[in-house]
Amino acid sequence: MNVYEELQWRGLVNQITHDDLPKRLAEEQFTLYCGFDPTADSLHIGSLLPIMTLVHFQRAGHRPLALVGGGTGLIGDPSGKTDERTLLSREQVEANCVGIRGQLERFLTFEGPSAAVMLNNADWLCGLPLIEFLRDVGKFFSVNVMLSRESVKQRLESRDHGISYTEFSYSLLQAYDFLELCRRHDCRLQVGGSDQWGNIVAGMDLTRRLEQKDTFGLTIPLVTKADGSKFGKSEGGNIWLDASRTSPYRFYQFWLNQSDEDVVRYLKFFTLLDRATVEELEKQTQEAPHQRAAQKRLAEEVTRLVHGDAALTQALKATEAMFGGDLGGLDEAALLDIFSEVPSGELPKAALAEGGSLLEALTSGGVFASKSEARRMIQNGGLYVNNLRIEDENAKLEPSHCLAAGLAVVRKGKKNYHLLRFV
Ligand code: 383
Repeated sequence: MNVYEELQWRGLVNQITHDDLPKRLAEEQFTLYCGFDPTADSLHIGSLLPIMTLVHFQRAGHRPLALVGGGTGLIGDPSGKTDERTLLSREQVEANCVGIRGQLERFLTFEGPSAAVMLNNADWLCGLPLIEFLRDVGKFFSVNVMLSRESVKQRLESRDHGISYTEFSYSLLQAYDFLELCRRHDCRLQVGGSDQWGNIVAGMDLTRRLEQKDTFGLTIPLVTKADGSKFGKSEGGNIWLDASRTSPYRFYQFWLNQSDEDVVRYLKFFTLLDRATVEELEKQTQEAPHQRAAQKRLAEEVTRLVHGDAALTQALKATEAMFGGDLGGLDEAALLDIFSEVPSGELPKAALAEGGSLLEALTSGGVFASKSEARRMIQNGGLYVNNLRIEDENAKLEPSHCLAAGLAVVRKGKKNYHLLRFV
């Protein structure tokens, strides 16, 4: 499969600007780019699709440029946004660039014949002289055409959500980037989400006029969910690529929880698994959906890709812990993360050494309303401390009940967790 067939099979193509792009891609090595604005210090999974697209191009021998919008991030793209954005400070944008750059670097290879290049458009946008820019670039933009673009149209129709001149100018800057990358790197193709179509076409137009060169555009579809809800959000908000914003465990859980209706599409979108493997997982989803083989594989592959092997191992351990597995290897952060929504109580550290009754400790720690309730739970074989069953009603509270993190995880029955903190 050449890269275009691969992208098409994966459902990664929304629109192309030229019908002969697939043929050209099969014949020539292309330098292509995709831009990411530093609106936060981390990307979220919305950016994963364009990143995977760059990865596929690189694996097929083309040369990807990953552009961080240190200049455009100071302005703010109105595409797909119903409200004017608050400007970020220069310091904020710079700090965000550092974070995003580090994340992008993890996905691409910077060596060999299709070595990727990381760029920042602040390098050429921030020093542009205004008068020259308006004369040499602005003259090629028709306000009439700009007003008809989807991103601007929406905002013109609504009185309360107008658009400033600042954001209105955004597409000139992105267009200028394409021109600059064509000049500097012979870049001939820009990829982006379907929201980027207008900006991409604007850049092609400018490059044709100023360099007399033909360039191409390819857009990627928006990720949808079968149930109509928005992809990429959980109750806690965005799913981020930064492990300190969304822990690898939560990241893993997010993918594990995808529906049977969505999972095969997502395997094609977000993993590098080949066709035979994806088709096998599709078959398993149809024949034995309760096993959730496709979801498990999806969660495993994407977590490994984004966070690496060690983090995946931790996430798998944490998942097992939730289902009664060993808690010993988990540190405090992991335990608090896994059991963050679980009720908790406190006990004095000294109680561990005193050798008092476990029943009493659990009751004063708020796990049980009464000792008789606790006793019944033990008699029914349903009480676990750190996932080990307590068989003896007269068991004592022991130092070994406290995990390294100063916590004990108490479970009543199958899934009813309670956290005890020794303070
Ligand atoms: C900036 C300068 C360029 C080319 C592109 C840009 C960024 C672009 C933009 N992109 C979005 C972003 O940064 O705003 N103007 O949040 C998102 N992208 C990608 C993809 C997507 C788009 O980073 O559809 C989702 O992730 O294109 O919304 O010279």
